[in-house]
Amino acid sequence: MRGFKIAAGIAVLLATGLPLAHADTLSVVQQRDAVRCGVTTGFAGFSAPDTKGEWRGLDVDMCRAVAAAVLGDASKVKIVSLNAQQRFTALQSGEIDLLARNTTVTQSRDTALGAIHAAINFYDGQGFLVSKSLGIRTARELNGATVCMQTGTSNEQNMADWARANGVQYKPVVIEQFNEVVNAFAAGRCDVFTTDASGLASIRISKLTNPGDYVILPEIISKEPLGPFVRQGDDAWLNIVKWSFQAMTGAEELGVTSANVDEQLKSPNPNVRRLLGVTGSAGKNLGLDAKWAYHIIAQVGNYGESFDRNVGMDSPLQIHRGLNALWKNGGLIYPLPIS
Ligand SMILES: N[C@@H](CCC(=O)N[C@@H](CS)C(=O)NCC(=O)O)C(=O)O
Repeated sequence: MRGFKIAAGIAVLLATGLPLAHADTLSVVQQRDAVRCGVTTGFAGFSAPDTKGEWRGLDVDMCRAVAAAVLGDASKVKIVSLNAQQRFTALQSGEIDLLARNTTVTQSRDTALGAIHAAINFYDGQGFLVSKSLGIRTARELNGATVCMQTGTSNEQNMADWARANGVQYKPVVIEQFNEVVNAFAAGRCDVFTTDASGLASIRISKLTNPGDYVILPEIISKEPLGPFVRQGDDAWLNIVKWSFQAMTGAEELGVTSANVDEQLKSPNPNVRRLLGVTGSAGKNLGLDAKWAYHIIAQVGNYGESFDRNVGMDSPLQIHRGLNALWKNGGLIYPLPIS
């Protein structure tokens, strides 16, 4: 059997010129009966285990949505914890099918790493977290500061660019493991923690003993559009991840929720009927069951439900929808037509 698999793998390699990791991810996932999803090592709101050890978060919901769409069961997810440095290697090697790990979409990541983004599930920007005891009110006062950040993040280059542009001198402390960066900051080994503003809100609430002793400065120094990535060269899988996210935002726009989705199967609205697979061929076009989006909405919820529960007003993070509101409410979330 093993010999056969290796021979088959070499055949794929010879036929396509691509390593096995680039083969048909949908078939691999269906055979395994689970989606292998790369997330953080534990970052509340986006991907972290709850008190029962169940992984939760906005990004974990992305993993669960894909499992619901492909396998009809949102729980068929195998979580792979990755630090920032490890994430793209895990995707390239085929260790994971999907990277859903608060990852900023940049031109180089979308081209030179063999990866490609499937959606933007959170619009963010980089900020600064400081101890109130420093008495700093704006980032312009950071001259001479020691700045903690994590290896392999977009935050390193943004910090350098911003400091140069603003004539700010700083000493970087760059650490690979997330908990070690947090510990260094909590112990006062650096004055500032810089990362995505959502990350700072999460660290302040979930990692620091007295959140009230810390403040997030008003400046946002970059754009951090965060989203799931897949491997280049597998368009069918890219489409599945892309449209799983679109199903969640489309459901919010149409008022379809986990609570009313069964009722909505009877809706006369043609957009709802196509979304839920009552009419049309959206599922078939993706190589999936007609109920692909129904399963996502029933088991994971729409985008607004996921946002509120994980990072929004129903969560400890209390992040406002802001840029992540639907376009008709002044945000950037613009669901693509399912037609
Ligand atoms: N969005 C940025 C930063 C993402 C990032 O890795 N942030 C850190 C600091 S909050 C993190 O999530 N660490 C969690 C971990 O390594 O488990 C990027 O894509 O480079």
